[in-house]
Amino acid sequence: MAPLYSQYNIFVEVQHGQSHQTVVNYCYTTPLKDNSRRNQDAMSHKAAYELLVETLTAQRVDVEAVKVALKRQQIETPSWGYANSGTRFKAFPWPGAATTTRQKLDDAAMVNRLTGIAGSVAVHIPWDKPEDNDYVAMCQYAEGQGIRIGAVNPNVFQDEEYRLGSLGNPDPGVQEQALDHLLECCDIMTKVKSNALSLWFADGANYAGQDSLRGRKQRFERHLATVYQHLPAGGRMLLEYKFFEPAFYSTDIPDWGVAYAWSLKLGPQAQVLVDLGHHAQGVNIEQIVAFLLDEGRLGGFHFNNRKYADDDLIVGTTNPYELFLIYNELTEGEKSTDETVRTCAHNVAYMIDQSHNIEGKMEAMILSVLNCQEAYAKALLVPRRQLAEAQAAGDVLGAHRLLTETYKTDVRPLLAQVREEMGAPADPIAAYRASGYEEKIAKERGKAATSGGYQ
Ligand SMILES: [Mn+2]
Repeated sequence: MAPLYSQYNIFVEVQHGQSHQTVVNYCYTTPLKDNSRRNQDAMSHKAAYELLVETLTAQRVDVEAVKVALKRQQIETPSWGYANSGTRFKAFPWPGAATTTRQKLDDAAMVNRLTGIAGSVAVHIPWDKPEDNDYVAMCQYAEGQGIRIGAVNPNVFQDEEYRLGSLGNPDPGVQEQALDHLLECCDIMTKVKSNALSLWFADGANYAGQDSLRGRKQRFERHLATVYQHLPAGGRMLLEYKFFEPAFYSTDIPDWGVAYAWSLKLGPQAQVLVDLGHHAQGVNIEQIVAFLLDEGRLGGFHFNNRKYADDDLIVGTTNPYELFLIYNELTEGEKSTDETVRTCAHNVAYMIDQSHNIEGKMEAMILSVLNCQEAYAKALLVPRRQLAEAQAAGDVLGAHRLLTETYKTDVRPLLAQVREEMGAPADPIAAYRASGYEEKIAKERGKAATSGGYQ
């Protein structure tokens, strides 16, 4: 049976700085009956889309404005999410998982082509340090693939010197070593055209009395101020908090309150980064988001999903309603009449921070991006004026119902339409599975050796 060509041109081999570029049009090799089903799917998506537009328009939703917002949405993917990762017990290697920075950039570019909204990739130094130290070339390579470098994430936790912490370490020499690395990352920001220094520290103590709690706080405040002074013009410092792990007795930046207090002390270019996995059970994350937005100090997100702790699972897989409620606050902020809130909401750096331990990396990343897109789409449909009226009238369940009914809207036909209009596949997961990319990287890259666990 003749192969049926897909409507998408998936560019898989592009060599930059050289004279040629290879473009491969992937084809679907599914039998005809599958294709007729595919056509039916396409038709039903169109029919469902038209019905949805009719319904939403009757509800006084400006569908075109929603589509414009969806086309502007951006989700940054992390370079480390394309590599093998594991648990404390074992890192299971995945065939084709990226091992070099170029491979990670290739994968990130593929996710962007399939989703249309993942145009940047966060890098981790030194994991992504180029062998020749040529960060400008690394940036150019990314740009050649149609993406840009996003947040620069320093690493002050993997060297042996950091056993007792980095900036909070009792040894001034180790503090200096960590500080030097952070300042180096400020310089790297300029080379890769990044505007965000994303900071997470593994610092803390495991035992009562191990170190001075106030002493550690003061060391952090002093050194962060130095880093802040070295931020490139227009650059932001994003301070990430985490309530425990790897330090279990005390963590130096344990919650948003500490990150917020330090942001205020440092200055307007310092903001708080919310990682969805870094809260205790039951914490109302959307309330933290609302507070930080209102103060103009919400800098960024690390999307993932937690069931118990910092699980780093695919965002939106366990509690999509929570993700919707978070996006509801963000979307409300985008539409706020308060300029501080509106500016803050529009500048939030949306990033994924996940590790995929038992699943393939690419499909996991695409799914993460799509789950964020779906949550945002639903949040854009919330009838804000009606909601405000119900809230003002004290109509508890009326207000609640407006939110939950919106959440139940099936936005998939709308998203399929938006993707098609952006030149992306209506169903990015199906397109990825049909693209041959997974087989291609598995063949070319093979399976890397991994370790992990207690050794
Ligand atoms: Mn994180």
